[in-house]
This record gives sequence, C-alpha cells and structure tokens, in this order.
Amino acid sequence: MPKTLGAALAAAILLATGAAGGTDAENIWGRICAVSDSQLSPQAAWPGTNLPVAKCYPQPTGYESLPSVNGGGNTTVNFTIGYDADQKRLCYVARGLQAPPVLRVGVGDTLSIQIANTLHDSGKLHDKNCPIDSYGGEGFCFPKPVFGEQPGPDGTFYPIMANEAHTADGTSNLHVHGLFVSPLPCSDEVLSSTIFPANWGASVPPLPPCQAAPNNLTYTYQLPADHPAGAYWYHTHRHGQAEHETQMGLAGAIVVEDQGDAWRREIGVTDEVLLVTDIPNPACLIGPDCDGRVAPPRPNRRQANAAAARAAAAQAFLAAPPHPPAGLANDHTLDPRIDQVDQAGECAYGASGPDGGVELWVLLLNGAPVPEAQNGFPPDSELLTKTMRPGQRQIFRLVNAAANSFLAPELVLNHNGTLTTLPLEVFARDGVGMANAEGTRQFDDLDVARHPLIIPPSGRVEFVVHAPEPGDEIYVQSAQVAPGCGGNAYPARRLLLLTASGNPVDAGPPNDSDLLENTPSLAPYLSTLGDRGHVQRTFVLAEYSRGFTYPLTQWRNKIPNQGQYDPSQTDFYITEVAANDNQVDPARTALKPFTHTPAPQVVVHLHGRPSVTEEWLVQNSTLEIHAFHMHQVHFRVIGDSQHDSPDLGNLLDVVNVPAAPLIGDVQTGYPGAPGFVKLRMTFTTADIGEFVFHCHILEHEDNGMMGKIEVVPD
Ligand SMILES: [Cu+2]
Repeated sequence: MPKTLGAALAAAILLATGAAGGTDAENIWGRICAVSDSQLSPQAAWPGTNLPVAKCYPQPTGYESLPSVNGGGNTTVNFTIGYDADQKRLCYVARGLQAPPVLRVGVGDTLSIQIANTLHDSGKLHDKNCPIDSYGGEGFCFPKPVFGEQPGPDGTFYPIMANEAHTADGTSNLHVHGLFVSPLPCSDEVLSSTIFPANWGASVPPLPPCQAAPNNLTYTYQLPADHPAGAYWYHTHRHGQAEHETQMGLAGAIVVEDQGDAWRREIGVTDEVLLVTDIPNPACLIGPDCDGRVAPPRPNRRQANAAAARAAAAQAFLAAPPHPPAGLANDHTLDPRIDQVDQAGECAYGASGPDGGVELWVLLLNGAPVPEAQNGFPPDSELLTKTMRPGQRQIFRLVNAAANSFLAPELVLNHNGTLTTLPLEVFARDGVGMANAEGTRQFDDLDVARHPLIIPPSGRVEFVVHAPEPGDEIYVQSAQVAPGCGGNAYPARRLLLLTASGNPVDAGPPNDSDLLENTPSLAPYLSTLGDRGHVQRTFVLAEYSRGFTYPLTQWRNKIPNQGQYDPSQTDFYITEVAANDNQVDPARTALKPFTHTPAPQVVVHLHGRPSVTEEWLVQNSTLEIHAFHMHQVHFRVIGDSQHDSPDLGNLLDVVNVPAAPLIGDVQTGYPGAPGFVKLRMTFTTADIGEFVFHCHILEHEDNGMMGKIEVVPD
C-alpha cells in the first residue's frame, strides 16, 4: 500500500475501530517478510478492510497497573489487533489505552467484545504470516501446505508438524477463559469462528450474524446470574498459532464483579491485576543453541532432598512395579499404543532430574520484562516495584496468562535482611471464591512455604496483600516449579517488589473479615453441580518422538536405536481410552492429534435432563507435567497421584496433571506409574454445543494435545 494512502487512512481507522495507537506508514504490512506492497494480492480486501496494520502501544519497562474498562455492569469494548513497529509483538489496541485492559463485567450482565483484525498475511496464496510463524525461532516461514496430518507406517499414527506454529496465517479468534457462557458461535466458540486477516485472499465460509466482515467479529457473552465473581481472562485461540499469538501479546484479564467488589471499593480496598505472560528466553532461542544449556541455579528448597527422594522412589518401584491406578469403575489396562516406557531417555535438553531442562521461557508482568540473574535473584534495584500506602490492603488477582510457564506464587517478607514466607490468604482460584460446603465465602490461608501452590498456565489465584511496614519489603515471587525431567525449567523468579510510603491508611481488622462483608454466597452456583458421576471416562496424555510407531512402543526392556525415531520432534496427544458409556471404539481411541474434524471425540448426552455429571480420570504417561483445561465448565478435583495436593476439592478450570516419575537415571530409567487426576464435572443445557478440552501448555495444544467434546440435549 502506498505510504500516502496509508497515512490518509489512519484517521478513518481510528474512527472505525477505536485504535488508540493509530497507524502510521512505518506499520504498513509491506515490510513483513520482505513482501513489497506490489506483491500483495490484488484480489485481497473487502471494501474498507484492506487497512494498514494498527500500531501497538509502547512496551513498558517498569511495573504499571493495567487500565480497566468499566467497573462492573454491562461492558462493551472495541479491539483492533495490530503489530508493534518491529513486528515482535501483537496487541489488542483499545481506544486511549496503553495496555490490554482489564475488562470488568457484572454478574448476570453482558460482555461484548468487537475485534477488528488489521494484520495482513503474505504470499500470493495468502497462506502465511512470517512474524507469527517464525516468532522466537530462526526465521523460517512455512506456507500452510507444510501442515498436514499423515498416517504413519502402521496406519494408526498421525504425525503432524511438531514444534512449529504450523498454521500461522494471521487469523485470530477469542476465548474467554473460565467464563460460564455458551460455546455457540458469537459466544465462546473457538473451533470455527475465525477473524481473518485484513487482506485475506482465499475463500471465506458463510459468516455468522455477528461478523460484519471477514476481519471483524463481535462476541457477546451473557453471564448467568449465579456466575462466580473473580478473575478470568481472554486470549486468542486459533489452533496451531495459539502459542505464538498469545506470547506475542494477544491476552488480557477479565474480572467478574458482584456486590462484594462494590463494597470493598466503598471501604477503600481496591484490587490489582497481575497479568503474567511469557516469551522465548532471548538467551536460549529455540534451535541448536539450546542444546546442553541448563537453567542457572536458583534458590530451591527441594534440592537437598531430591537425590534421597529419587533413591527411595527407585526402591519402591523395584518392590512394587507400577500399575494403573484403581478407583474408578472403568479401571483399565492402558491402550498398548500408549506405552509409558516410550519416554525413557527422553528427558528435556540438559535435564538430569525432575527440575527439567533449559529455561526456554522468561516472564513479563503487565507487559514489562521480569529481570533475571545468572545466579540467584537480581538485586532489588533491578526488580519491578510497586509502592503501597502503610496499612493498605489490596486483593491481588494473579492471572497466569503465560503460554507455557507454571508459577508457584508466594509473598516473602524481607525484614532487616531476614526472609519469611508469609501464609497466602487466598480469596479465589480460577475465578471461584473460596467457600465452605454451604457456599459461605471465606479465606483459605495456605502454607505455601511447605506446600507450594502451583498455578498452571491459564490458572488464576487471588489473595490479600498487606503493605509491608515502612522499611520492610515484600517480594511477590514464584518459587521454582519442578515439571519432571521431560519439561522445561521454571526457576524461582521475583516478579514484583512491594514497599510502603506516604500517609498510612486503616489496616482493617486482623482477620480481614470485613473484606467479605456483602459478598454473596456461592450456594446458588454450587446447587447446580451434581454430586455423582453418571458417566466415567479415562484419558491419557501422551507424547511420542516423531517416527515412533506401534511396534516401537512395545520395548519394555530395551531402548530403541537412536536412528529409529527423531528425538528433536515430539508429537502430543490426549486420547480417551475407556468409558462406561460404551462409546469408546478403536477409531476414536486411535492416536491422532487434534484436528478440526467434524466428529467430536466425546459426546455428552443430557437425555432431556437439565444437567449430567461425569467423572474423568486423566492420566499422564509422560515425564513432564501437563495442564488439563476444560472450556465452559469448572471441575472439582476429587483425587490425584500426589495426595498432599492443595488442589483437592477446589473448583478449577485448569489443573496440573503430575508427570510420571522417572525411576533410576535419565538414560536407562523407567517411568513409574502414570501421574493422574480424577475430576468431577457437570454439564448443563447452557453448555449445549461443541467445545474443547486441552493441555494449556499452548505449545502442546498447538501440536495436537486437544480434544473436541459435544454436549447434546437428547
Ligand atoms: Cu501438555
């Protein structure tokens, strides 16, 4: 597009889309992938949609509170998806705001989000978007035809393009993570809804009524009256490019508010949203340079006992060989194609134990880089900082919007150099308030120094923060997370340094009981949850090196030759292997990565009832932790393979599925029994439609670890 035309259109775009940052000639697509304006397809563009790329706000260097849209009630916002100047970031640009805003909507109210996509794809076939495709990598850019599932030599194994954003073409869509809303189109539908690039030249399917143009879609979410109030979030969810587009910036927070929020504002207690995202570690970009690098040593409470624990586990393994866990009625033998032994010898780069391999990802907090040091923590002078008033209390809403990173949040008090980990006064998890069995709200005081609270990618935890005494400091930090030897390293990091200064404010009663006054009971919501599972299903999370086929997975007593598989490529699966509804057949249990095929893997029949409750056993046969997420519904964790887990009983929309422990050394060891969680969940008529469940390590989801579920009324 000629620069003069781009400049002339800028004002019009501002009016049409609410783009606060506007546009300028520097952001015209022409520079991307060295495609000149004249090479853009002439048939591209519908009237008024072939627009210059909207411009991102500048990246903050220090800690900044996120702006909010509205304060509860019905909320409407217009977003424009655009690039920053060097095309390393994507942004939801909203009028007059310098960051992706916190969208605040009231219980029972309506949230409406209009998104206009100003990205342009490239190539004569309009089949790729190089900045997204090659984000964090070595600059390769693949056209779409590279992607395609293919049956393996035995006809049952379906390798796809692993470790790549394999359909990166600049399309987008939106998922409102955790909200209790319909999965139908124009609401929270992520399978067919597509917001096309502005210059899309290929065919377009019939558009839903909420889509004014192929690159302009308005989502409307009706929240039920009994919706729990708390922290949720929004992010892009196009299968195949969700990881890269999320890491590049297409994520923001949602806060659902009830009378309790209004009350707390009235008594001067506000909230603070901490939006954590991750990006590729610039010190270790994906590629050959990563080999052999290990995470820098960081303070780690568990280290001292790790060797002893492994030795004890090896003894236990020899004394009692592993077997699938008992408990559910459909206890089963694993599908032979899902052989847990396949992972032996496939720990992550540089891994020598459960702490994982290289640190592939580093963190941002509200968009600002979280500083790290080679050894230990950076000095206080380098940390992101926030100042509170003496006596001030706030509710911190920590949203783990990282594509791939796990967090273990803790508050550490520094008093004259003495460090003390404070109890975490938890207000809500995954948007659902802490409550007793009757639904009465309460705080849960968690001793996270002894039992870390591991928040998986996409999880949220909300907690009360009291300002430190003047002269003291509080670190908001994440303890190290051990993902298993097949995972990437998540070292301890200091996210934010809190200090106090200025005029003191009322510190409130010692037990913070005033904060929950006027906060509604959860009883109406809890009453909609059934208590017993009618249908029981078993799923297995699996990974295979590219080239593994069925015969190769039967090697219980020897490791296959290196030449028989490609350890640099990994394929990811989530497969239903058993159910008591007589609907698991070999075709459905075949190891296939997720595709947008018409047939859902799981069908939930309501049989005319308002709701049905199911119990799912989700097993992990790999050597790394996974993050199991259900769209549309929350589940209650009713058991897992680490019985001291603080997850037990909470209502969550994402849960850690523990890794199978490696018994013995990395090269010749055996995984022990698979890790697992048992979940109970209730589907209602509000969930009728098709939606997905998947691993929320988005790298895994993009590469196949996702399944489709349909809820039908009959
Ligand atoms: Cu995973």
